[in-house]
Amino acid sequence: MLLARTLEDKLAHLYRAGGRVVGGVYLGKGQEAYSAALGVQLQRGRDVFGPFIRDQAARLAFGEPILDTFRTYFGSVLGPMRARDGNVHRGRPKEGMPAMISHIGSMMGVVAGMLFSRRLQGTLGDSVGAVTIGEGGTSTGAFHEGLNLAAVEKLPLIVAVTNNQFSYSTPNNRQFACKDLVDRAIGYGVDGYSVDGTDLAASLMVFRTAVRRAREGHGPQLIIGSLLRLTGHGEHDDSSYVPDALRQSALGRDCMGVTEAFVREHEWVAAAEVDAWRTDFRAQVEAAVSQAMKEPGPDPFKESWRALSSAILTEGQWEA
Ligand SMILES: Cc1ncc(C[n+]2csc(CCOP(=O)(O)OP(=O)(O)O)c2C)c(N)n1
Repeated sequence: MLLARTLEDKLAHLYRAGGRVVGGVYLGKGQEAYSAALGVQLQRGRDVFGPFIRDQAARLAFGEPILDTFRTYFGSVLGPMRARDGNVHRGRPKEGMPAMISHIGSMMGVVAGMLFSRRLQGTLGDSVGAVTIGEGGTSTGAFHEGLNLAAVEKLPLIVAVTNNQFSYSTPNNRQFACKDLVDRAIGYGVDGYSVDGTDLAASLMVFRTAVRRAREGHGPQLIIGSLLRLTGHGEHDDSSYVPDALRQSALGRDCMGVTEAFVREHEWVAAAEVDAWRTDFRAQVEAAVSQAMKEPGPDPFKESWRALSSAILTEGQWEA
């Protein structure tokens, strides 16, 4: 959580400073507890994870290197997307993390499809797949098709919905008509859970149960975490449409402060240790930024232009 917040604060500064960041910046401020609580339950190399745009914390927990973020935001040719895609559209498919296509539903079918193909190939074992999505994304056809397929096939799919109260500027009462999104679990025939997404301990417990049940063959698990997005949709958005009363409500509390107080109270970590992490994480982030800044952008004459090739051609090859 702390590394994600440190990294994203830096990204927001770099965006405002102008220069190296290509395109928009999309952050998960306020969503770190819920996101990390899912990420730590998954195992890279065993499970599949399809993150959305507010999952820096879960990406880090799953093992995505810090450099991947800055290399992709800066358009470095050494990044995982080799500068063919930007910002949050990054992944490492061979390591079980497909690159995000769209924020609002497409990854449901991708992750369900990866699980289904593993089953057909006999390699599914007790691996699970997780996909994250916002409450707005649950209104799309892609969400319905993906979840329905996973439910019918009883795929081990964990669907972590983050209800952050706004889909861009559209509030919940213009987004869905059911009382609570978790009610939809009944219609799909899957397990459903509701959790306070600002509460790390509660989120850890809910995801631990959901991942265990998915591994044990109980089919898709639909989790609804409620919280407030503490930033704009992207850094270009001032989120002036969020009412003050909502910001001051329990939903609007910052999970970072809540978690820090909780871990101190329960003596999970000493205050000095948290301070040491803070210093260490700042240093790690600064080192990654300065390394990615020095790296070159793509050179079209050195690209193979084969969609499925990951090779960068050497000089002799591209001349030929
Ligand atoms: C297929 C598609 N249609 C539209 C968009 C534009 N779009 C990106 S995010 C977004 C709203 C998402 O809201 P929500 O699912 O609630 O997630 P949040 O941003 O609140 O985390 C929209 C309309 C898109 N990325 N892809």
